[in-house]
Amino acid sequence: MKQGTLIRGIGSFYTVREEQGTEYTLRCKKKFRREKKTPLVGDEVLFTPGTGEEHGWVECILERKNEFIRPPVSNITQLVLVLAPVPETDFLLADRMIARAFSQGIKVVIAVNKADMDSGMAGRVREQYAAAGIPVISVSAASGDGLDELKELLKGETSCLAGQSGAGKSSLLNAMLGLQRETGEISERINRGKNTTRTVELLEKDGIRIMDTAGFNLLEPEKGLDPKELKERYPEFLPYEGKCRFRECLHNREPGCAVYQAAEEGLVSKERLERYRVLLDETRAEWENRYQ
Ligand SMILES: Nc1nc2c(ncn2[C@@H]2O[C@H](COP(=O)(O)OP(=O)(O)OP(=O)(O)O)[C@@H](O)[C@H]2O)c(=O)[nH]1
Ligand SMILES: [Mg+2]
Ligand SMILES: [Zn+2]
Repeated sequence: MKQGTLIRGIGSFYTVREEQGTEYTLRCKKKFRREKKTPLVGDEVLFTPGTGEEHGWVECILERKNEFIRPPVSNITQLVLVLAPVPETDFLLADRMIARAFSQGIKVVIAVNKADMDSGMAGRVREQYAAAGIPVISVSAASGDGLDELKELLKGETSCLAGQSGAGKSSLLNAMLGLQRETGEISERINRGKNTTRTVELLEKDGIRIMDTAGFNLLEPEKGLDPKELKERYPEFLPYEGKCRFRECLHNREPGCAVYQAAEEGLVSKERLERYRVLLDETRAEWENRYQ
């Protein structure tokens, strides 16, 4: 048996790459379906290669360091969230993704793309995320601005590009790595009602390992999350933990809340705190219905 990384899956066929770079087309044994295991791009797998024209088989998925359902990837070390002035950024969606990454110990970087259209956006986004320790960089796939800085952050990591459809994930890859991935006009996209990128792919070039994914505009509330644990996913709240009047403070308008105070003083972003409350309400509703 050989070992490799799953780099792409189309229909019931998977492409696995050995460390030396050889690629194999494989299918999955039926037992995976019985065990309700779906291979994800990023998986380390053991496989038997096919012979001649015959495809081979994925035999076993090695233990994952982490996994996402949306986008469906595994074993990443860094999430690169791509935001842009168009389509308009849904910051609640961004915060949901960030919270999920932090819950799995995955680093987050925000790339604010299309700086050629709005050079001030990155600065405004940075104000919201600086306290959380998230690097925010201004980039433009069109002009090339900021791409070297972004590449620097990608070195030594297995990154996953994520963000709304049309934000420019594939365009950034093309500009950074000299690829020719399909990109799509936003107006045509709305007409088609579809993503330009439809499948996840792990790309490796110039020592950079990065996944391109299909954008999405909705992320369902997380099931089975204890509302008390949501605040742990906000690094900027941590310095104030234990400083609120109530020991069990959820930083949700309780009297004497140190996080609220910090937001009033501009040490924590008010927008982030407001959206945290929205997510908290939602997490509570899910939690109360968890046995239904
Ligand atoms: N002005 C400008 N347009 C850009 C930039 N980057 C991407 N675009 C345009 O934005 C549109 C969407 O780009 P894509 O790269 O296809 O977006 P995507 O995030 O990969 O979208 P999905 O694959 O559907 O998730 C295309 O028309 C690009 O030409 C940029 O830096 N500036
Ligand atoms: Mg794309
Ligand atoms: Zn509090």
